[in-house]
Amino acid sequence: MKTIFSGIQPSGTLTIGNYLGAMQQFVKYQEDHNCYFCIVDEHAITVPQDRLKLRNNIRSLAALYLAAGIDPNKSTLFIQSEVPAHTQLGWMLQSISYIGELERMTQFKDKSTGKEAVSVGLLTYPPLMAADILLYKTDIVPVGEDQKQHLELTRDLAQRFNNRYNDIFTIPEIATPKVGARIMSLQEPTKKMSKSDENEKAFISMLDEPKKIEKKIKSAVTDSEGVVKFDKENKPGVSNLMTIYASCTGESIKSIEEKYAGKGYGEFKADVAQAIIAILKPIQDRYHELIDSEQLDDILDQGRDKAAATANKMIFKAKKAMGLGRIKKKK
Ligand code: ATP
Ligand code: LTN
Repeated sequence: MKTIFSGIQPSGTLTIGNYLGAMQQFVKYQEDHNCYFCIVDEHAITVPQDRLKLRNNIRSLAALYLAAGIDPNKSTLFIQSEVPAHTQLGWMLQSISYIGELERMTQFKDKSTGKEAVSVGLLTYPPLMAADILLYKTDIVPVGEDQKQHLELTRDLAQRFNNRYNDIFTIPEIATPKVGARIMSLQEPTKKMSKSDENEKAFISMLDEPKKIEKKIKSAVTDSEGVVKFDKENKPGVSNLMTIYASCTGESIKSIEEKYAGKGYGEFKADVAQAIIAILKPIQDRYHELIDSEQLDDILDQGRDKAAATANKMIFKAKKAMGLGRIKKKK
């Protein structure tokens, strides 16, 4: 059975972009793969976080994973900072990473440009991500399109380590969904929808109430043509709403075009909102049952122990390969 690893940062409430681009795929994979899903809180602190908000976001993300359908009997769900092996291997991989290749990462450039104080962690974010993946002999990493570059770097680091020291790491493949790999902002549809956007109208949070969802979709930026047609270049707003609709309902873009031929944006937008609500409502109900439960803690404890057992074996191999520590003299 192939192994899957993916992580999401607890940097705010997840958006429909995170759900369609990442979580929805995770749920499908667990049926026939050995899956690890991680709440990457150590990645989240590479930008400033409020202590209490971060705590809440970590728990909330765990509940959302489960509410969205991650089954603890099939998948291992855990918090990154509760398994020290991640930062241990992260450090080893930093030591074989080059400053130049890390500075070239788009996410680093996006998050650091124009900022007065940029943390070193923001630069060394990718070797920690590589560690997450490589600790578990991961074959496939399902992520949104924005993570492609980080995955390529992970492969490079794994190969570099294997060539330089010992062949211990599996080289992972990236898997992006066919539709929904890049959901765009509702207000600036040429920009990725992001949970840390300052403008709340730009994203749909997975915990938004139905009324709010209707409002946000109604005010989503489109164009003045009034034709529901997929054209990313010239009609990014409408195309984005079509992608969202297609990912929520499973309908093809072509059949959506046919369905709304001759109809205006009003009716289309109302249906998009309803399609989102139909997906999110059951997830929200389960979320509220889980968020304050002891069951959630039990699942995370189990996940931590299972992940640590696997990860520590890889740490042992990596240290040995690099020559860290010592070999005890026999008495
Ligand atoms: P932030 O806005 O805080 O930087 P983010 O919204 O990009 O975060 P992450 O935690 O970095 O979210 O991403 C979690 C997963 O969701 C990743 O697999 C990422 O590729 C995917 N993802 C994020 N945004 C989108 C989007 N707009 N469309 C599709 N997938 C997305
Ligand atoms: N960098 C990713 C989150 C992330 C991740 C991972 C994804 C951290 N470690 C390991 C897949 C596998 C992001 O910003 N979306």
